[in-house]
Amino acid sequence: MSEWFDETLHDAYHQGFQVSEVLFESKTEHQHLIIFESGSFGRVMALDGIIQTTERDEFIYHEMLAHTPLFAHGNAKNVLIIGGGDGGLLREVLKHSEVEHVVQVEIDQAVIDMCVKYLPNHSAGAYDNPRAKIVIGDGIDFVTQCDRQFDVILSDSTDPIGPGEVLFTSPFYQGIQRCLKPGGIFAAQNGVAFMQPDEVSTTHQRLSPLFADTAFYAAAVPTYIGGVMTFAWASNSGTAREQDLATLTSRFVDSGIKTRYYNPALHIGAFALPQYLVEIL
Ligand code: AG3
Repeated sequence: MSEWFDETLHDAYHQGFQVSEVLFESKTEHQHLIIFESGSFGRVMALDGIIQTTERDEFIYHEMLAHTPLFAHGNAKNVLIIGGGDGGLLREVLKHSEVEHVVQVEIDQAVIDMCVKYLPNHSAGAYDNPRAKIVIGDGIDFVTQCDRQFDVILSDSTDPIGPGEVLFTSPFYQGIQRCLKPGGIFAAQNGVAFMQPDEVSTTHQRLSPLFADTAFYAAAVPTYIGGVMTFAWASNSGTAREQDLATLTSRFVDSGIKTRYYNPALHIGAFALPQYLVEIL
């Protein structure tokens, strides 16, 4: 009889993965962590029973969370990542040669260590890159206390349950505002809108009083089940989001960055939302 991993995120609806081997499972200082080999999506990592990343579809999420704000900005030298312990986002951010320094604030050292070991293609050496500095700590403490500002801030958190909950609150977003340079952009994972519509409306209500521009963009990531994953976007520049196709295309081509999902046309199209979301904003 084979073993299955059933995700526990949604009520009365779930996805299951056939597990061919459990590579690591433990309660860390902050959460339950499991990494297993699946029959369908390669290696899979889950925190507190919720799928975080799989080898097969992680590129969609990490490329969209990194490249959409970075190409819209065009000259981000300092980037802050909150969360993202598996290293996939750091890997994508470091592909931008204009990025001089990345600070990553991850609460759980065990997630970094175990992902370097069991999901090596996620970080792909990014943690050894001299442009990257890792801080072990809570993202909300960092953004409320830090004395420097960033061009782009990315929140690669869990859902607003457990340690990730504070990363969806007004005090956190106020911290983001104080850490963002003029013209800066904040982007954050914001759940699967069809399944978690309150997250979209709540985040919108909390971000829009603080920033000149608040928006959402979307991409379908198969293992974040139930429809498209949405990303929140906030900027103290009213125009950062409105880069046209020609500008984005020249930045993308000049960068030489090879992607499997992101491209400039998709970047622009990702901000077009279905009517049921437009109406709750
Ligand atoms: N963090 C976002 C996982 C969100 C899962 N939520 C959901 N399916 N609604 C992913 C971490 C990858 N670096």
